[in-house]
Amino acid sequence: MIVDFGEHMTGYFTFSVNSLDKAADGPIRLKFTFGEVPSEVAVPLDPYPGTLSRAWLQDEIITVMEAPTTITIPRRLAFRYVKIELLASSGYFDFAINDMICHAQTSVTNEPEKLSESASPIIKEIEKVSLNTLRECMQTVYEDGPKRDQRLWIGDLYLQSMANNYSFKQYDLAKRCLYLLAGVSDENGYLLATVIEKPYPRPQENQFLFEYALLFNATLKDYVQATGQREVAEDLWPVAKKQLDIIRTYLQKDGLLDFQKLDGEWWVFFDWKEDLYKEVAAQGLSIFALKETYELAKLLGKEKEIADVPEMIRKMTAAAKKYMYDSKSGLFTGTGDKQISYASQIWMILSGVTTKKEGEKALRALVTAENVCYPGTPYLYHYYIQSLVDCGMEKEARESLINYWGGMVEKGADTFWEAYDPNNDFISPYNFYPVNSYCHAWSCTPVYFIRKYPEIFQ
Ligand code: RAM
Repeated sequence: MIVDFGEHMTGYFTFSVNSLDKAADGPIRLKFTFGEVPSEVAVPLDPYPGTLSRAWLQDEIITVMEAPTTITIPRRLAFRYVKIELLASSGYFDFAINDMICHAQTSVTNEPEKLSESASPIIKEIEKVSLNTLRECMQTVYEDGPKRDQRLWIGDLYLQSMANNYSFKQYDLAKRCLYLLAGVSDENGYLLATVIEKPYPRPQENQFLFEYALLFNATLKDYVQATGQREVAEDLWPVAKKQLDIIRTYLQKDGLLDFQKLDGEWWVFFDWKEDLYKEVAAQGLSIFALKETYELAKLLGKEKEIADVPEMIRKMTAAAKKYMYDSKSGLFTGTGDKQISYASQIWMILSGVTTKKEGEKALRALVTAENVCYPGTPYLYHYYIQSLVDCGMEKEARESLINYWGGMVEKGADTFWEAYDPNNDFISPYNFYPVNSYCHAWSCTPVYFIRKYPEIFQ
């Protein structure tokens, strides 16, 4: 049978078994399968074709040795649906399962203010699902997903704390995460992209993800702006300052990053999209990070410590314009590969390489251009919405947010998903969609847009 809890939750599952008539003369073996979405309890999980550990899938076999009894499954689960299969039992007695309970967990205690009455029903629904997603990812750290990987990643943290700053406004969790990341940075001074918290905090070794190391600085800057807690930023400033060496290492005389070298030595991510060519986005994100870090330095009165940064920004911006921009088409492409991608245009806009007008032209050109590499996850889609907002394309920003996240709502989402392509329901970065996370950090940002820009979204 399949039990529907009616909403998505994260926590510990407890159930009771009692004999309905005679003494329980033998054990009962039950198999529980927990699903965030119906497919996880509806499709066969084996043979498992996925690329991540099979054990992420939430199926557990429990042998009940006596009845009546109450049992709690030891692992923390994230689910709405519970499938129960009877694997073995005695023919001598009959039994019942009752009192199925989930002790749900989150570190959220605040409730955000209500949205304006004028907000449309779909916006209200999107914001509700977005808050559910954020709430369940807020545990002892900002997790990427309560089902998987249940841990802190810098890129997810950046977007989550942004969403939190406009909703729950519980700042201590971001502070804890920033210190954790800094505390386990590598001997070379660089940050690792993800921390495994238990049984004691340690990073995932060698997980050097280029953008994430740099986005730490933007997260720290946002934190100081939201809380005014300068002492946190002063503690962590040496870490932030050090990350800029990543850019310095690959910056060439002509103002371009040595992308080939960078790509060989770091994980350059931007999106789960195998064919994405990332040179332009890497150039843009670097400029963005330099600007954010300089802002942070200004808040702390430490500009002199990174006095070379304004000139780096100038040089890198000019180089992007000179070598990556096609003024005829209005689009940016790499110096090597000429692929036209959303990621490239987005990061040229967010870095301020384009003027507002040029940015708008690029975003409009994307719609009609051929062979465009489009986003595969809500992570890149977040930055797409931000670039539409930054270019003053309010109608498009609103429509895109409603189409994309509203599309998940229409497909029944209680929480937003790790990967979503409106044209491909089976998309998976791990070769098996049931192992995707369906309550995923980087998908929670509609609440940020809706509340930060009420004139556009409410
Ligand atoms: C996914 C994680 C996380 C993301 C990394 C890059 O596997 O779930 O969300 O930050 O990839």
